[in-house]
Amino acid sequence: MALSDAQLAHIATHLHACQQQNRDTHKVTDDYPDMTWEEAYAVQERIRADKLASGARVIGYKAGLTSHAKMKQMGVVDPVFGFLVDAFQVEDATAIRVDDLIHPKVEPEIAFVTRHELKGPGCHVAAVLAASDVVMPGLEVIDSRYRDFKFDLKSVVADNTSAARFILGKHAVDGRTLDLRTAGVVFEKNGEPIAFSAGAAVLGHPAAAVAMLVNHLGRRGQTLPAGSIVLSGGITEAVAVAAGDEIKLHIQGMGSVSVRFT
Ligand code: OOG
Ligand code: MG
Repeated sequence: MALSDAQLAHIATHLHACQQQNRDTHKVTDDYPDMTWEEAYAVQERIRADKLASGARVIGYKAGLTSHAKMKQMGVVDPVFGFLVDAFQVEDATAIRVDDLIHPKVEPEIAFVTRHELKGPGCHVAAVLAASDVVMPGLEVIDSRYRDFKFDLKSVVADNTSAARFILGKHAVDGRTLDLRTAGVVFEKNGEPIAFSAGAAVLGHPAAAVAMLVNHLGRRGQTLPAGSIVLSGGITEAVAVAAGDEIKLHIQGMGSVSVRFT
């Protein structure tokens, strides 16, 4: 049974309200078990339209569940895509109030900023690198609106892939001057390293996640505009945070980025 426009609008309004009011909910597919991928992305697009209508600007996109560590942590097998608005961005080395969120987790990512528009289908790693002005270390703060972070892929797509906040490092480098596959990643919580990895943990090359995003947009008749920020996906498992915690990410050749929670 296909969902009506009224049902899609109802789901979008509910999930958006949960985000704005920091409250959790049960997953969408509990109510609509036959929801399709198209319907899940249609809900996400309605949330985006609501945000734009209230003055937000889309400044980029995110790929999620692009590493084995994240897929295993969340029990899923396919990448997902979401959008980023200006209100999600937080300055490097500043603080986020946990009371503004439901149950935040933080994950280390490689972020891209594009110089040229990118179009799919047929986008690939080299096209992404050719269009990428710079790369930098990024922290994504995810905050699934679903109780206990328990969801399936369609539910998480409808919920804009748990997007909540992100922080970019201030040291930007030309992505073509580094081997993003072998760039070493050190992820720290409260001064202790908690995970080590390398860029290749994301689909073999983090630019592959950007290419997948561009091909996903292409299937929907959209392009990735010049100047977009793209988060290529958590490299390691996401870590839960509470007030008092500090998270820091170092990526070889790309400097570091940090955030505190109060
Ligand atoms: C879904 C979002 C995943 C990533 O980088 O893998 C994501 C979630 O785990 O809540 O942003
Ligand atoms: Mg992420």
